[in-house]
Amino acid sequence: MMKWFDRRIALHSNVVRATWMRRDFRDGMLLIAVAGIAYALAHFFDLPQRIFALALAYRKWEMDDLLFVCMVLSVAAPAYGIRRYKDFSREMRGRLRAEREAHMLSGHDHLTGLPNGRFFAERLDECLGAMADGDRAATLVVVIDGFKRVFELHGHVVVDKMVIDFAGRTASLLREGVILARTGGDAFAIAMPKIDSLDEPAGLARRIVVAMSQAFPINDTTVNVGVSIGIAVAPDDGMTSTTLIQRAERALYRTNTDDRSSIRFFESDMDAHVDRRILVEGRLRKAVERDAIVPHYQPLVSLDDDMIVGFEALARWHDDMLGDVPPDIFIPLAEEIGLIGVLGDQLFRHACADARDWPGDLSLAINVSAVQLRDPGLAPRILAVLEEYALSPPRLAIEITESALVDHVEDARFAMEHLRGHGVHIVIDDFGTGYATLAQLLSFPLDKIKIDRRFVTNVVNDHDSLVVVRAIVGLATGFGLTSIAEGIEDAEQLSCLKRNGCAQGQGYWFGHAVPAADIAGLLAKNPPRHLPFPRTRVKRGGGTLMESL
Ligand code: G
Ligand code: G
Ligand code: MN
Repeated sequence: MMKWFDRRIALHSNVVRATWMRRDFRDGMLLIAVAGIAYALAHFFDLPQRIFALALAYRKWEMDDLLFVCMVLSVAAPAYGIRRYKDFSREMRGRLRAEREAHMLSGHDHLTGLPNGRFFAERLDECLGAMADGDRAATLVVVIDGFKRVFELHGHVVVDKMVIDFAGRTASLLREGVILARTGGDAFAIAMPKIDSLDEPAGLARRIVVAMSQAFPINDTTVNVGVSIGIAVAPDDGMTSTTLIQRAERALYRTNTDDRSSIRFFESDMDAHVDRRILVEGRLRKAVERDAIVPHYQPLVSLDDDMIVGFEALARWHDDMLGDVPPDIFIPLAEEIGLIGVLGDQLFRHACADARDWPGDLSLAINVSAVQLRDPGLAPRILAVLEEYALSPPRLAIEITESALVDHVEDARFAMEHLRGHGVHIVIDDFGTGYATLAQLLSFPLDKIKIDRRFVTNVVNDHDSLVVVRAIVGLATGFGLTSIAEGIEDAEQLSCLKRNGCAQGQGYWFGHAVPAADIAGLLAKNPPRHLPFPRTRVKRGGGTLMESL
């Protein structure tokens, strides 16, 4: 769009330049003609001599000399004036036309011909300004779900056609007076200047969802997309285009991302949510800057002899203002704001520095998320840090969740093969929830399978969970992998897992994650490494502040 616009401007300036060159040439010719005539007249009236005489005896100016000068001036001046005026007005007309054209171009989306975001905001503000007491107006922000996927699969030609079709389908659902604009690649906005009830925008949103649920036949393919819609209503949610659009976007941001298509009205606590997120984000940046997030360590225990065989590093962040922020809040946030690389490296360095002091056969397990796996530098960095801290690679285990593995097969395979090639162990975490196929599972270089907590929690009371646990243990044993059960909280669960042949365990029954400083005491208290078994249930705290982030 912008390129096209620039080209139009360039074209326009070329035209202007050409016109001016023509005009300069004409002016030059005119000047030569005038000079010729002046020369002829001067010769005819013997002007040089007269001027010479005048210069010699200016006091002797005669009336006819003055008259002659006046005559020349009276002809030349108006002629020159008219010419300048004509040039000037022609130039003005050209400029106005260019300005109108530029305004038109900047106010409309070139692909769909719809108004663009700026134009939309102006019209919306006009509508809001014209609202009477008791009137209500709605703003809908509509985003195409799966836009990026269509682009990746089919390229921009298909995307462009889909967008045009999408705009056409939406436009056909609008009553008169409703404004539709394209505000971004995959985003549209709708202003409903006068609504009688909230059913109107809700109804329109539903009709849009239904219309978009039909596939888009484009060229020789069909494309399926979903749509998410956020709605804000004036005057309740704001009286300026800026607030209304922002609040409709906040509602959109909170639509249910699990479902393909969804609709949500703005609610007042969404602002609080955004403020909270901004606060947490700021504090997280500071914490990473100060390297203040550290790993705690939860024991991994051999179920044969109840001995600690290693520790899983779990990130812990205590903030002076926010209190303890759980990793399921700050890890995804760090991923979203691009801090996970730095944070992951910091945590790993802390863990290596701590693990250096442990007895040589204890292992260290760290968690690596899907986003981290996407970084091709991850594996080499991990190996370099291990070397720096003189830890042998087989002491390290990398935990990757089953879902990360399934959703990012190639990234995961690249990193895992690299690490495993150097002796690092690979653990598939939260197993049983991520829908990995057996074929996928077998194609990965694995050492250990960690049974998801939900099966362990229910293993005693729920037959299905027991069947799943048995199946996973059988799978692990069959393929020569270690099985480990996470989330063991009581003796019954423990004995059930032992009975069913699970090799290792982890959970509050054995101990929750402790700071590095407590490990030496924990290991020393009960030699060789039997646990001091706290045997207390530790309830996980989650601040209400964080719950909805
Ligand atoms: O420690 P729990 O205690 O609250 O951890 C919650 C989730 O956060 C777990 O799924 C765990 O895998 C993840 N997690 C904890 N620490 C880290 C970490 O250092 N890196 C990554 N990527 N995930 C972590
Ligand atoms: O990476 P993973 O998803 O395995 O992270 C382990 C998570 O499980 C952490 O959040 C940790 O605090 C938590 N956890 C560890 N042991 C128990 C337990 O016995 N019960 C419960 N509910 N959670 C546990
Ligand atoms: Mn884990």
